[in-house]
Amino acid sequence: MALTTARCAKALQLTLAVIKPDAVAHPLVLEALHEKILENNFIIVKAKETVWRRQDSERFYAEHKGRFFYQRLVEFMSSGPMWAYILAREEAVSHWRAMMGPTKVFRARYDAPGSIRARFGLTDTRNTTHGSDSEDSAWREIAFFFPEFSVAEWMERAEPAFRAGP
Ligand code: IDP
Repeated sequence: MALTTARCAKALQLTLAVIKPDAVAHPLVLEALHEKILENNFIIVKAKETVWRRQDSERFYAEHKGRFFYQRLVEFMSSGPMWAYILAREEAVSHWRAMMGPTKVFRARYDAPGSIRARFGLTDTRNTTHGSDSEDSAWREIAFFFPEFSVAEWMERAEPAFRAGP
């Protein structure tokens, strides 16, 4: 749900971004990704380091159960710490997805050479980052990572920061 009152300069949107274990394992990569978030005018609404149990990984990626990479994916995602972020800006969902680039690292290197996955991804599974693929997914995934957080309440409180004019 975008915030579109007359007083808003831009429609505000939230997305859920994750820096996956392969990137967190390398402090310089983690720092570079953190910088990219800030350089792209995202507001970091919430951020936390988290470690998944295997069942968290299975639940989050249930839609991929049965795919050839599923076992590899759930093992990887529960193999070490991740950073999860709730990010805000206009068109947050599509902007973060564009920054990440295509899912498959080798495709990213051809089609989006400057993207995060092209620059830092190791394999199609260990591809550095996750980002919600729609606003509905963002709300669902924010609740998965930050169950105590209310998107609706935050939108209400954040509105003054996005008013037009001086
Ligand atoms: P997304 O992360 O770009 O939204 P999804 O299709 O939802 O892509 O896949 C979820 C995750 O599963 C990917 O980020 C990647 O880690 C892994 N994955 C997807 N496709 C493949 C594949 O063909 N080989 C290996 N791993 C894959």
